Amino acid sequence: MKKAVLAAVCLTDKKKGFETAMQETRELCSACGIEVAAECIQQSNSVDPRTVLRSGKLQELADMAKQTDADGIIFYNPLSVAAAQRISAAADGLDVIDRKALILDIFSLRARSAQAKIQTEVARLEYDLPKLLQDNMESDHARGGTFNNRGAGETRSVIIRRRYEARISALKAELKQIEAHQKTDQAKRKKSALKSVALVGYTNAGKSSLMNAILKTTDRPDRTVFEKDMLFATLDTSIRNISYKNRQFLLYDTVGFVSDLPHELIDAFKSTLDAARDADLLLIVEDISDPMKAQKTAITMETLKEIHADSIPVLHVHTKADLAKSDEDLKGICVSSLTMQGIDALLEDIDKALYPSDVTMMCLVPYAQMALIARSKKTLDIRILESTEEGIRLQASGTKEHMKVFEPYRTGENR
Ligand SMILES: Nc1nc2c(ncn2[C@@H]2O[C@H](COP(=O)(O)OP(=O)(O)OP(=O)(O)O)[C@@H](O)[C@H]2O)c(=O)[nH]1
Ligand SMILES: [Mg+2]
Repeated sequence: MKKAVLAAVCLTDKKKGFETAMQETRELCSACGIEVAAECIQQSNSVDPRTVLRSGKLQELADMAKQTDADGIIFYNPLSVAAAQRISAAADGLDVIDRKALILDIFSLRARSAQAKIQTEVARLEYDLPKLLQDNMESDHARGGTFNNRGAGETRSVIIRRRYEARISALKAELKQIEAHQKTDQAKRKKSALKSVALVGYTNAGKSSLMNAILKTTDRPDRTVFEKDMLFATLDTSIRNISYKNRQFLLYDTVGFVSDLPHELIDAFKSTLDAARDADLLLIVEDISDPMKAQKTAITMETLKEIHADSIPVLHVHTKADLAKSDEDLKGICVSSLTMQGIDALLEDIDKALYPSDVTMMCLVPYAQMALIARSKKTLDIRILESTEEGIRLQASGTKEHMKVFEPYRTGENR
């Protein structure tokens, strides 16, 4: 599809968020390379169960598509298989898809890793199956029952269902294997006792750019992740080690959220979202320059609830501070990944949030226990003060739990 008419029913009780949702649908079209040639919107109390739009408006839609030479119709409202077929029949057989199919198309275009590709294919097959079954049940009826070449008594729709289901289970088995590997890696990371921080938020908010800006403060600024001005630029989780104040944490870049993320995709991307669910801290990235920031934050919070990540501590990070129009925009934690404004302060805020009840003590660690210092460097802030005859004098800060190992060497001197 290259050029389409965008159609929608604006329900009277959902008028408030409608413009935001429509703007998002336009952006989804552009992310798919589809030009919106015209829009056909009906205000109504309800959606017509047969054709979504009522008959007069449906005719208007068909005329619009003809006049603009569109090669498809995209509906904001979800379409049943039968409704899509009826609408297509009324519009000279044009392709008719809904927003969910559009999101699936974008994911298919963007998927890069084996995992994202398989997850997207599963979602696509699950989405397409009811449509295919409907088509073939109709031809089964027309044929009067069995599909001759394929064994006695088998209809084409039964064969198709079986093939699809077999392919879906094979793909799911492959995914399970990939996930098992990831779980092992995750378990290793957990064992290393590093805290994890996940960047979450609306698609295109600036999460990956923020990850790259934070990386610039480390000794591995080259380990950048992909950032681009398009929806769903990131489909796979990336993990980077970040050192701050002599200790480290893991930073996760995740897939962006969008309103009404299709359930097929929530399920498919569960493992991608695992990073958010298992994090010690979530950085909710919000784009200062986005006029729809408030609505998008609300959607992000709702999605976090859906994936059961709503009890994790959060920091709201307002990014693209260089695009702020007034001081009013610059409230709370504000950063710019472009100019690096506020990045150091953000790292300090992350540190405080990760280690709220830090304990600091002075210690004298015997040389025989040097390995303890090396082992604790990732989780504690250790400052070596001097080497003495008895051992190394140092100041260590960290959580009570992590500091336990230094208790035997505490000197009791004041800091
Ligand atoms: N001016 C300005 N632009 C920024 C800033 N941060 C990000 N951008 C731009 O915003 C666009 C989206 O950035 P990404 O970092 O890819 O956004 P994302 O949240 O990772 O998006 P998805 O992966 O699609 O969910 C890119 O064009 C960036 O260059 C910033 O601080 N200032
Ligand atoms: Mg990204």
